[in-house]
Amino acid sequence: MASFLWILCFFCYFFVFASNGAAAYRRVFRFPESQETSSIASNQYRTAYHFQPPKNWMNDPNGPMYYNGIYHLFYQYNPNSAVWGNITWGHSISTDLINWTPQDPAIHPSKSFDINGCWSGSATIRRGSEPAILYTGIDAENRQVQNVAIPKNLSDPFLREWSTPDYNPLMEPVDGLDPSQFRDPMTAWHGSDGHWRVAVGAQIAGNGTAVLYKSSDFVHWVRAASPLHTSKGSGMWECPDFYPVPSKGRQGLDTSENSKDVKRVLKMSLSETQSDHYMLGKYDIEKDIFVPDETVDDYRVWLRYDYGKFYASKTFFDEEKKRRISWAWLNESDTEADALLKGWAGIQAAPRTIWLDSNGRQLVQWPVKELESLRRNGAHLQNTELKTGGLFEIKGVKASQADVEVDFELPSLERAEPLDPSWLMDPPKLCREEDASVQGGLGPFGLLILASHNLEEHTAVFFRVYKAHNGYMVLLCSDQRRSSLRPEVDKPAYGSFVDMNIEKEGRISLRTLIDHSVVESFAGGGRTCITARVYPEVLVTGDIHLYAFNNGTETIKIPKLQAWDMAKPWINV
Ligand code: DQQ
Repeated sequence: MASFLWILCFFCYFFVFASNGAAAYRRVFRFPESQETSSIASNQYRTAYHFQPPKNWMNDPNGPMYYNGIYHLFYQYNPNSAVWGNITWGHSISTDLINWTPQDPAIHPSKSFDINGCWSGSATIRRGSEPAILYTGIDAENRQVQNVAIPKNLSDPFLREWSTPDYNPLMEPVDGLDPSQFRDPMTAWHGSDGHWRVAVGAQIAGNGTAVLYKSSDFVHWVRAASPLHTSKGSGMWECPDFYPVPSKGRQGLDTSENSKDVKRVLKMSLSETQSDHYMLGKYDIEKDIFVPDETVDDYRVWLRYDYGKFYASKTFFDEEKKRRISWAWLNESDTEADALLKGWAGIQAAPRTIWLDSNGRQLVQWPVKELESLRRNGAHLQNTELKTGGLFEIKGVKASQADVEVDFELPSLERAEPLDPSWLMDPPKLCREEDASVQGGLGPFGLLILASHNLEEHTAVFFRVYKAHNGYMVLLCSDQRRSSLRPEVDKPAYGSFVDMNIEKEGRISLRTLIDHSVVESFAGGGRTCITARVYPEVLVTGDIHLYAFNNGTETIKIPKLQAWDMAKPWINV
């Protein structure tokens, strides 16, 4: 067991206490002033167990599917450069979602209906055995049109070659559709009337919408009178996704499933904010529309898969293991010049199993079980205490490539500070103003990740507990503002509340996947997720540390902490 290092002089050495003039007990400790340094683009920022192509630019995950024992992941790919452009469909295959073998690009600009780019789309497995991909082509007139691609040879187990029939395009931007705002067809679903349905993201008069089409043969598509759903003022909906989740349990369902006990998720990627949001509701099969449980036209209060960097996500049904899995693009936060120096840009989030919370209010996500096969020796602690100002190093684990699971137990909620209701609208602001250095009652407590020995660089992932008028609220923050000494890197602070009853549950769990330039955090068993991209210099110098800390006045218990090194799988080598 790594010893519980009470670095009592921690505050004397690293932090200087000073009154901030707020509540009497509230004090601020300061991290060392950062000495900003100029640009470096290191290969240490390349991830070990997150999906990346061998080189060049990647953005959205496309057409993920499980077919005849093989997982396929396609992705938006520039074969020529580390910046966006020349978009084709990269392709990799796997039998375990962890190790990936690269294939030649599956779809590339070749005909008048996609000559200027093969943009995002989805796979549908028709009649259980015939895969088809619907994707957006940028045609010779630079219009966004929807096309189909089908495998050239169904007996090829890896589905390496795809053809784009000459009868494309299937759907065109006519009758009021803007040719520059009409893209990203979702996985199609089959109705009991024998017709296929698919929706395509669009923007009409500033409103985000999913335009619905129907077809009996997957070739001739007719636009339905009403869209699947529209929301005022949300801007262009990119990469919409629409799928069923059972009201109870974690099992995934085929996209066409629509029984009574099933809820529907409508996810949209908002191009203005580059964030993925979703609504829960029902699919009205008579009217062919999505009816949300709550209709709120302010997207700022819509639920999110992830409150950090996480975009253009797409789910698929894993027939073999009966689960629904999501992929998402994690863009870089360093500069285009860095991308060119590194020779690559863009990674995928760890694949996550996704299901409806037992209270029916939100989705829950958890890294796929297979990821645990990469866990190697590490640190295991039990029944440890974190007193006020406590900081201890989690030793015995590779701090740049780890999987950490920790439970924080709160012996008493008495010191929770009152919640100002205005904070509910802007948790990231709260994370900035009451960051890890600001002493509170119950928290901040959590992890300091990818930290230098003197904490000049670190990413703080932490909780605070507040007392609201009707109970307690748990805030999760992922603060990157001190993640790197490099000034040119984007370093926001992210935050969100965790939908949990801390009085009843008594403890808060945190799992964090650390993989060089990515920090993916799952709080409350996956009820709130925040992903960050970080570029610390310490990754280059190699002196990297991982700490647990408590800067609240209440002692926090750690009944269990487990941290593992993560092995490097074969990803596109
Ligand atoms: N990326 C694709 C589009 C999609 C956008 C182009 C979302 O199809 O709308 O690379 O990141």
